[in-house]
Amino acid sequence: MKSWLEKRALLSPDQIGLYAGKSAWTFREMNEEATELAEKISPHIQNQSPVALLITNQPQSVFLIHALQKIRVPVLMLNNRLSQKEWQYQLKDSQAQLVIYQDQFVINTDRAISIDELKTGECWPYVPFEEEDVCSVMYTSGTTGNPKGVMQTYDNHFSSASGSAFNIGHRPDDIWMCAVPLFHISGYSILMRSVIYGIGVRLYEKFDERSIHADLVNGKGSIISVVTTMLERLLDVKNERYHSFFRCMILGGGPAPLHMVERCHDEHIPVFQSYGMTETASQFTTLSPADATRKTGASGKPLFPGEIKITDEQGEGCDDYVIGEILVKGPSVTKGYLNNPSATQEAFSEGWLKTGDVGYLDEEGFLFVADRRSDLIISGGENVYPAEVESVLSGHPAVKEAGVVGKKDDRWGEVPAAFIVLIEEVEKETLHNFVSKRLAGYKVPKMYRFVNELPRNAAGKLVRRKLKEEINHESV
Ligand code: S0N
Ligand code: AMP
Ligand code: MG
Ligand code: MG
Ligand code: MG
Repeated sequence: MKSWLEKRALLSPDQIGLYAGKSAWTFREMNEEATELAEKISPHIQNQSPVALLITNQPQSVFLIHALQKIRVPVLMLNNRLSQKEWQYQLKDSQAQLVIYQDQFVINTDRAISIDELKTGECWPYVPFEEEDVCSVMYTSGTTGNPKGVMQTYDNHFSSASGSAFNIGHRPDDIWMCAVPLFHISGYSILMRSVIYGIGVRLYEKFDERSIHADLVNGKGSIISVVTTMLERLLDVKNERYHSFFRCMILGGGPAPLHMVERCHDEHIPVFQSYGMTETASQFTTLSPADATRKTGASGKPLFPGEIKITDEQGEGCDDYVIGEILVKGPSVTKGYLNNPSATQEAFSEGWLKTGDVGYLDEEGFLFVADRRSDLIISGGENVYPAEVESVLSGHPAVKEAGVVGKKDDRWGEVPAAFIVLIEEVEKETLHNFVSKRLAGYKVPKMYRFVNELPRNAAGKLVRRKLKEEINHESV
């Protein structure tokens, strides 16, 4: 098969595929840009291991992503908010052969080349790709242990894009506004839908609620993907009705507070709540506005042909309304974690992916997410795993042990807060600097509290729930 962009350029060469600022590119022009980049990159390619991208939401990044599809190497999308240490881990674990980075970033490896250093190259050996090939890799952390690289195949992306279109409908004149990062599946999947459907993407380098509001009012886009923090910020500045061309707001990446969904309804914002994850190549269940009012709090039904089941601790299926673990199955679900067969094996049960999230189905098959996996904290759509932060904190010589939980926050939904048992006295600022050097900014606790001991159960396991209750009880 040809690369998807090439195929799209053949089908609809003159259709606009990308808008950014005042510029626009047709699919033919995009294909030319991507081909030129593929020629420049190919002399640096030695094997089929991933090429990492360290980029922002720029048109050039879109062309790079398509260029790598042409060369048929998987792309490792690095979250540009992470620390040097976190990037290094992903490069090593994925055995990435090359990092292509935007000039503003510094990454310490001899396998890196900046976009500007890519020189006129040669034709790359044309290798057609197969649907089951890995297209992209994105790392997610876990309860314990190290981050894992989620593999998304071409099939996964294709199925996800079709499932979405079967649900919200396909309109050839759609423009999908992309203010979510391209390095998350929320953003990357928009690029895949664009070439699969033949629709335009309007790309934003930064999430600036005022300019996005203006674009929504002026009919510059028909669909947008947002996380809760973004929607909250859009509502803060909303003073006019959105244009009638705007037909769908996909809200994902975490839970949606009820008051917000109600406000959207009052303001005629067509919000579609969804449940999805990196492992499902974006939204897996989606709730239409029509159902939203009668199914308050639901996250929708699985997109075609995905399936969900809820199981109890013994792995037996639960009845309607009974809370258990959420398992997902379907062609958009990952085939596993890169270079990590044991993690892959652990994550699946008879072809079903165990999400670790907890919820129930009602009699009509609507999913209600009750609780998130592994005490996961979601801050502005970015994941923070308590265990990861606790392990960094415990590495400080003055810290005996640490417990990290999510504290409610108006801006970010939740932020990490740390409870710490000390060996010797230490300034909070010292701890703050220590963590900041090792982890992304959004993972650094916004609050430190020194305590004599941490709550543990009979088995000696940290009971984060107690800390969470304590801190959120105080803040209301
Ligand atoms: C919310 C965003 C836009 C905030 O970023 P902003 O305003 O640009 O901040 P900066 O100017 O860069 O930084 C200012 C200060 O704020 C700190 N900061 C930035 N982000 C966060 C954060 N998330 N939490 C805490 N702090 C943050 C900076 O560190 C800086 O601090 P100082 O000044 O101290 O240096 C941005 O965070 C953002 O883009 N969030 C969204 C990320 C996202 O897309 N997540 C979704 C991931 N999940 C998935 O992709 C699966 C679900 C899915 O596919 C999906 C999700 C959403 C919508 C649709 C779908 C779908 O199914 O298609
Ligand atoms: P990620 O793979 O990093 O995008 O994170 C996906 C995780 O976000 C899921 O496993 C859930 O824990 C959480 N999540 C996504 N959608 C929802 C939702 N509608 N309600 C609650 N949690 C959600
Ligand atoms: Mg900002
Ligand atoms: Mg995430
Ligand atoms: Mg940092």
